[in-house]
Formats: sequence, structure tokens, C-alpha cells
Amino acid sequence: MKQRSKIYIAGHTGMVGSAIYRRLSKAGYNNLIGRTSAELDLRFQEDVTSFFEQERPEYVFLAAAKVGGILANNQYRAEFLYDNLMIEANIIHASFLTGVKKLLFLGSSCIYPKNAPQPMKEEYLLTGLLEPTNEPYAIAKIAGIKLCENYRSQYGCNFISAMPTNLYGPNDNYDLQGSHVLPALIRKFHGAKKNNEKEVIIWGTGKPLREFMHVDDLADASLFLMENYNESGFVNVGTGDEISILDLAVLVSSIVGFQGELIQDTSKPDGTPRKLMDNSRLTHLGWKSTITLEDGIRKVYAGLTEKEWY
Ligand code: GFB
Repeated sequence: MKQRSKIYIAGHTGMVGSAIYRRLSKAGYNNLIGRTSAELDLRFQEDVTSFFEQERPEYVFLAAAKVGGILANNQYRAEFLYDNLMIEANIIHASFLTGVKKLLFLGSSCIYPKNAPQPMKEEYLLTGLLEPTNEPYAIAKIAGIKLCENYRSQYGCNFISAMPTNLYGPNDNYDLQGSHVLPALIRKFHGAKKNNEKEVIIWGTGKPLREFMHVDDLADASLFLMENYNESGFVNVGTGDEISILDLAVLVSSIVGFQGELIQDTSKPDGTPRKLMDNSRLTHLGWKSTITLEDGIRKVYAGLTEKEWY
């Protein structure tokens, strides 16, 4: 990519897309384009194709998606499947039609089988059944990987895919029903401290293990892959560290300064028992994450205003 190359960041106002936008701007790329969902509904093929025909982006970062935590995934199963399939199919096909030079598709670690051996290597894809709470989202993301692979094998398109682990960072979703665990815990502990509440409820048994990455690390990895990787196989992007949900709750409560009790609501699902990425493919290419979980949470909490919650 040249500094003047026209680069489209699909989803540039979301947590991932905005981080990629910041990272590219910092690296001196100065012809970045984006559209809000009000300006361009990516689920509509004609609109997406016209946008690509008019703008003719040379490079595409595909960070637009319908996302959410375990409850949202489980509750809005139809939309998680349909919206994500439409968004990625429209963008990838329009990129093919208009001769985009390179595209990076971003997926998720939930593409792996629920009981995949740990840490999860790229070759474990499609070797077992998926976690039921996020099967629709996972199926859509697997379809995205396959679109990139097949436009490459049939038409020679340089479309690559990266699978990030659980992410957090600026512009996250803090809705207590729809969000992922980390923003939910920050909001719950902050609110409890402010209102002098004695307890905070966490969902599930607290036993599941998760790997968390600051979105600025993912943005850095995305740029690295765009500059250095041109193969068919997708690449895991993680930190290599995992933590139980209970330990995460203890960590967030200490950062926020909440001193009450943790109560478990076991009527809520645990989801996948463990989801640790094997990062050797990316490490061998020469990239490693730099933001530790504790530093990352401190940074997010320090920069947060309650306005982001509503
Ligand atoms: O982050 P999370 O919603 O998604 O939940 P997944 C992770 C774990 O934290 C689960 C527990 O075991 C939750 O039960 N948890 C505890 C909480 N307290 C809370 C809370 O207050 N809110 C939330 N949300 N969880 C998602 C997938 O799975 O991860 C997506 O559904 C995607 O498809 C995404 O892959 C990265 O890690 O279980």
C-alpha cells in the first residue's frame, strides 16, 4: 500500500474499524474512506456495488459486522447469521468485481469447534461441532473465510483473513445485555462503586477461560498482515495468554476499585469452556502483541466516559 492508496475501512466507526483507521492514519496513509451504516447499508448488494464502482478503493479492511456478547449472539441468531453473511458477501464480491488489489477479512475465534484442542491451530477449523450460543455468527465468519479462499483460488484475488481473539478497547459496546464480558464488567463494577453497592453479579460459573486482546494490537496486526501476508490460509491473532472469567472479574474490580462481593448468576450460559489461540503462524511471520491485559484495561478505564454507555 502506498500512502496515497485509496483504502476503504468497512465498519470504520466500530471498535475494530476505528482502531484500524487510527493505526493507518498514524502510519501516514492519507486517503482513507469509510461510510456509516446510515450512509451505506452493507446488507444491500446494489448499494454496496454502486459504492465500490464510484469510489474504486484499492485496498479494503473488512471490519464491518454485527457483533455482540454471548446473550446477543444467542438471542438474535437470525440477524447474526443473515446480516454478517450479507455484509461480507457483498463487500467481497464487489471487491472482486471492481478489482480491489487486496482485502483483509476479519473473523473471530468462535469459528473453532467448541471442544477443539488448545491452543487452537488454524488447521482445527471444521473438525468438530461449534459452540451452540454463537453458531450462527461462527457459520457466517467461516463463510467469509471461504469466500476469500475461493475468490483467491478461482480468480486469483489477494483476499486474506485474520481471526482475532476476544477484543476490547475504545468504542466498545457497554450495553449490559448485548455486550461482551469485559465492557460489561467495567460498567458493572464502576456503577457499583459509584452507588456504594455491596455486590456485583457475574454471569455463569466464572470458570470459562478467555484470551483478551486490546483492539490497538489487532489494528497493528491487521496492518502488518496487509503489508506482509499474501497466502490463502487465515491467520490467528491473539496474545497467547488466558484468564478465567472469575479472575478477570477480580482484576477489573481491583482496577476500578470496587471492594464488595461477586455473585454468580449460573442461569446465564458459560459458552465455550476455553478459547486460546495458537499464534505460531503470526509469530513466525514476525508479529507479536504488546499490550498486557492489565495495562489495556487500565488504559480503557482511564479513557472512558459514561457517555459511551448509552
Ligand atoms: O464475552 P462474552 O459475552 O462472549 O462472554 P464469549 C464470555 C464469558 O463471560 C461467558 C461470562 O462465560 C459469560 O457467561 N460473563 C460473566 C459475562 N459476566 C458477564 C457479563 O456481565 N456479560 C457478558 N457478556 N458475559 C462471544 C461470542 O463469546 O465472543 C461471539 O458469542 C464472539 O460470537 C465473541 O466470538 C468474541 O467469549 O462467550
